[in-house]
Parts: sequence; structure tokens; C-alpha cells
Amino acid sequence: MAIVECYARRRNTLYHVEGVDDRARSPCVGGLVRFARPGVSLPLTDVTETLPPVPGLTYLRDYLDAAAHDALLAHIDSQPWHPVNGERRIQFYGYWYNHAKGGMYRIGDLPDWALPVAERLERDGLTPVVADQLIVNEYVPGQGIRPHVDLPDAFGPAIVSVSLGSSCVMEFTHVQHGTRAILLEPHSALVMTGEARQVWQHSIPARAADEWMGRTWPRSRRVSLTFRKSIASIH
Ligand SMILES: O=C(O)CCC(=O)C(=O)O
Repeated sequence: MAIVECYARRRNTLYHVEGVDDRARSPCVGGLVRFARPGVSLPLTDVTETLPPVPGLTYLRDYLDAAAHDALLAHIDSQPWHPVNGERRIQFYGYWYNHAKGGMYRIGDLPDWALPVAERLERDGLTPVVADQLIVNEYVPGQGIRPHVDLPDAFGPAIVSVSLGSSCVMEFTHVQHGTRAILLEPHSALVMTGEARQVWQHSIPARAADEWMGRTWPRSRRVSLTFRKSIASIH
């Protein structure tokens, strides 16, 4: 299937169109956990360099242990990939927002290897409900994703990106407050809620290495899992 990633400039959103053509460190708080339940205690890490954190952004270092991380990668690599714009590859599960057809389409349940992560995110108070949509993105060094806000009318208030394989710097940009960079390490989870989810654009610059805290972090293959709740199934 040919998938084209489209950028809606007016709404700063990215969406995927199918079948069109092939051209498109120390523990502290990095943001509020809005859905946290009493009794849930999670290690939070503030990794934005020196600037104030982005409101609604929470970074959880080592959210996955090594066994869970490696098992997820193995499951993902046994599944078919779809090229986006003829280059970067993705997998998608649960729901598929098809802009060409103008709506959200259910394509099945989250797979057995992904559902426990979605359930754990909800149990840990990081998402208000169990996510039912997952996009898996693969980035080889030099690849990135352009600035966007995940469609606010298609997906719920919390979005979580789990990183596997490699670090990368993700940038958050606000029209008034400028850009903040955050290092995403393999095994981590990044939770976007509130302003971080609704207002700030996030992106991964397309480059082979990142500069972070005075150090160069070469990239290798990174695979991310983005968990979302489709609004279609909320109502
Ligand atoms: O790779 C990531 O961590 C983010 C992916 C993303 O922003 C998206 O799929 O919309």
C-alpha cells in the first residue's frame, strides 16, 4: 500500500493518505501527569536542557526494561512495514485516520504484543483510557518527522511515544515561546498532554546525530510506538 504523509499547514497537523501517490537525568518532573491515580509513583526525568519545560510534557526514562524493549522490537520486525513517501516506514494498528476518505476507520484490535503496553500506560495513570490506536515509526539515521500536532479532533487528550533502538532529539515549537529540545532515549516513554499535545508542534529533525548537553549522540535505527485513543471510539 502506498502511504503519503501530508502536512496540513493551516492546522499544523500531519495525516496519512493511502493510495494517492508516492511523492508526500536526575529524577524530577518534566510536566504534569494529568491522569495520575493515587498510589501511582513513577520516575520522571526533566531532560529539556536549560529552558522551562513544555507544559503537559512528561518524560519517563527507562519506562521499559531490556526484555520488554527487545521483545517489542522483535514483534515489530516480524510485521509488514508500509513505506511513507517512498522512504520512512510505518506500521499502524487499531484505527486508521484516512484523510482521503475523510474519517477514522477501525482496522482491528491492538496486537497482543502492543496491548499490554497500552494497558500499562493507563494503569500508570499516563493515559485516561487504554489507547486503541498505534503508529509504529521507523527512522534510520538521517530521517525525521516534520513539525506537527496530532489531529486534535481525531485523537484523545494524551499521546504517548515509546522509543526503541536509538536516541534522538525531539523538538517542541510554540509560536510565542520558541523551540525546546528534549532527548528521547531508547526504553523511554514521552507523554504529551495539555499544551504539549494540543498547541506545541513536535518534530524530529532529519539528521544523523544530535547535539545534546554538550555531547554528540549519533543516531542508529530508532523505532517508536505512538499510542493514541481515537475519538471515534470515545463517543
Ligand atoms: O517518533 C516519535 O516519537 C513521534 C512520532 C509522531 O510524532 C507521530 O507519529 O505523529
